[in-house]
Amino acid sequence: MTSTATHIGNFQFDNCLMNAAGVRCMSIKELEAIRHSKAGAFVTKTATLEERAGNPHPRMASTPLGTINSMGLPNKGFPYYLDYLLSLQKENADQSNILSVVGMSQLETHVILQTIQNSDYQGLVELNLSCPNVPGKPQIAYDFETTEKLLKDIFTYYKKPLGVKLPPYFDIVHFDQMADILNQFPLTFINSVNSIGNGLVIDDETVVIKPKNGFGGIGGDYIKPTALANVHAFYQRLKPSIQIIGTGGVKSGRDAFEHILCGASMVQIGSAFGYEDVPIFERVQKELQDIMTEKGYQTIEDFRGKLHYID
Ligand code: YRO
Repeated sequence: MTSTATHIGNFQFDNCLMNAAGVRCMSIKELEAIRHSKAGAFVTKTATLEERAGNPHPRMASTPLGTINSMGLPNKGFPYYLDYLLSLQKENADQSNILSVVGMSQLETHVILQTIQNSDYQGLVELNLSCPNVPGKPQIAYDFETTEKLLKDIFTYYKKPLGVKLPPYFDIVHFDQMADILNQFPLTFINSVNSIGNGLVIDDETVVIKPKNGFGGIGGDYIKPTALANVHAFYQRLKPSIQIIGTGGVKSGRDAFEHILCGASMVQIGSAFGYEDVPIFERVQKELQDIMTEKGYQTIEDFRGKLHYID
């Protein structure tokens, strides 16, 4: 009998498959649907301090190969998600989940994380480093000095298990530089990758989403090779105490298998979860188990990170 069970830090999960932040995870109703599915956990839509409506519609579109979005961080405000997770914690729900957060400024990020630190919340938190920084500068995760300073400041007061959600990187030196920064901190995990930023999809002669004159983050089939490269690059470089959640281009058991081969301890499904809804977790789990059975693997630790190279 094969198992897709895993752990992140001290948290155990029956299934290594879960949703990716942003897809069908904004309301308690959506989160409850994931919680009662075969997913091993849920992550919330990244929450800001205050509720946000997000960008004008249409702000997400699909193509045969994936998705483009410029949602603009619509969410119900961080207290909505914290209160919900605290209520689950109180009733001893048999599973841990992930609270995704980001501030609209570094100060707001500190206010959110200080509030979590001072609360009874004992679960995992993911900080979305694709966060807005000062205008004219790139997102935090593409600004290495700012990332280092932000994490330094956070870990002066934050003592609970924390991970960061990273955008994809495309240069070996950037893998080296970001890993050197991350290795300085007691992070529990990284989640690699967020959408590939600022793509453009055109239908006939017109863009397909309204915000940013059509520019948006790309997900789905387009991004699997980039996601796998990022997962494996960080697996090769991070200290073993920082685990990896693999996200990007997962719609089958084979895709999840490849993320785990690259080093992922947990695997998230974004675009394809959007298309298929909660039945996808059982389908992909079954497909992954069939591959494991055929190869004689009983747990994901039997092959995690064991990608083969050519001599
Ligand atoms: O537009 C979003 O809410 C969004 N879409 C993504 O594909 N990834 C994200 O991290 C977010 C939220 C963060 C931001 C892009 C709006 C700064």
